[in-house]
Amino acid sequence: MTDRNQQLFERARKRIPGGVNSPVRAFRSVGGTPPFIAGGKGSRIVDAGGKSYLDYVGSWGPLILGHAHPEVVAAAREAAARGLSFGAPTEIEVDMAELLCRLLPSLDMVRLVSSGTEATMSAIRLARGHTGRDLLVKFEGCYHGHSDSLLVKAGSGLLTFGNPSSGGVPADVARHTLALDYNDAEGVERAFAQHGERIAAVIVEPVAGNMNLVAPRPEFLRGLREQCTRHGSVLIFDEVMTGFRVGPSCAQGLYGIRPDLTTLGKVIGGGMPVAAFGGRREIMEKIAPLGPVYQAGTLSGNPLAVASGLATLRLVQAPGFFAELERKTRALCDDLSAAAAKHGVAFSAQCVGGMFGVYFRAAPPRNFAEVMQCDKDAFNRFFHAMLAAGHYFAPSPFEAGFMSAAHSDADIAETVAAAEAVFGNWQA
Ligand code: KE4
Repeated sequence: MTDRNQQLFERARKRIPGGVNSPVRAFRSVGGTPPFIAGGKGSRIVDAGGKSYLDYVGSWGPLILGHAHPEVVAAAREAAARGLSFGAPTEIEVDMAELLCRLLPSLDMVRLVSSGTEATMSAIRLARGHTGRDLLVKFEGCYHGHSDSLLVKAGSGLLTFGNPSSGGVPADVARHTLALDYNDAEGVERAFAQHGERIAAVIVEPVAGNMNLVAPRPEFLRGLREQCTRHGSVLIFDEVMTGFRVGPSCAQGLYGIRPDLTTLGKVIGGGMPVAAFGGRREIMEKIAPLGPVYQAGTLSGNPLAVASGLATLRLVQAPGFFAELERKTRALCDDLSAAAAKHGVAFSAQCVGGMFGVYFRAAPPRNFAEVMQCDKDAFNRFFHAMLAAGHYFAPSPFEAGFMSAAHSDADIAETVAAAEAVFGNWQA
């Protein structure tokens, strides 16, 4: 008899492509049937069959407080009772804009949108409009949402222009994107030497989280800032994932780099659809209705979603919040690594703030090529064994994991014990 998740997956696949509304949820990379989630509370989620999991995905980052935090739910409930959307300015959007600009000194102004894709797409159009240039630089393995200019992989040679990495992206669009190697400061220097005056913007995940977690080399981010300043290009920090995840002033505060534009999402919505782009006033004032760069959105700044985001952002500003979050994330990484080492399994793990990576490779990868050396079959085996034991990791070896404030030390010990049992049977 097929279980409830399989029944739902069969129904879903009849009417939704792949049975999901976002591809990674389909478990194509790890195989098997994805649990259909019926609800969540704190560090745990429960599937349609009633099975409970400790959740290390947290909706891909937003649920930094854990699921159904009472203050966040209350804020959303109160906002909903006043009406769901007006398509007109509301006070709460001003509160959010003022808070973001206070928390991030690089933000003079900010525009709220409904997804990370919208935020990065708008920031790129703005950078092109501001500079009058077309060329965009991104990095292999970084993901910034699914707008055409960003679905581009490296061309044949490192300095040739991009090829589409998705169907439906015209070659004419892809050729304006140059995909370089993450953490390769010399490669960035060569690209600017060759194309600098044509580069409108560089967009980068200041901590990469979409090829699994890859930490930046200090000289890499510094080099981007120097090159963009020297050539008049716009440096865009895509902090949709790292924003208020790696620290109270995001990755830009952690590494002391001031981008020209920043994109945000995930945590700033607390699980509801809120994202944003913002930065230097002279650039932001080029956005409609002030300037010539058009950008718009029916539900941008939606008061119900913003209420959830504001409640979340206020709670993560509590003294010591990020120190405690990082302590737990580091404990998980260290204890998983110790369990693997005890049983001779080639494994490593690392964290930056409340995001982490686990790798079936002796040491954490430092770029896309090293990520591709990780043992994907070993990851899939680990993933399914942990899922069966009630521990929900990201269903792909190319995704980061996320800790929440709701995870207790006992939760983490439970996960580590389950992993120890998996590694203990590894050779079997
Ligand atoms: P959305 O359009 O999915 O809200 O945001 C796109 C995006 C932009 N920038 C960064 C750095 C991101 O990580 C993302 C989205 N992250 C993925 C997780 N790898 C979302 C999960 C999904 O695609 O379903």
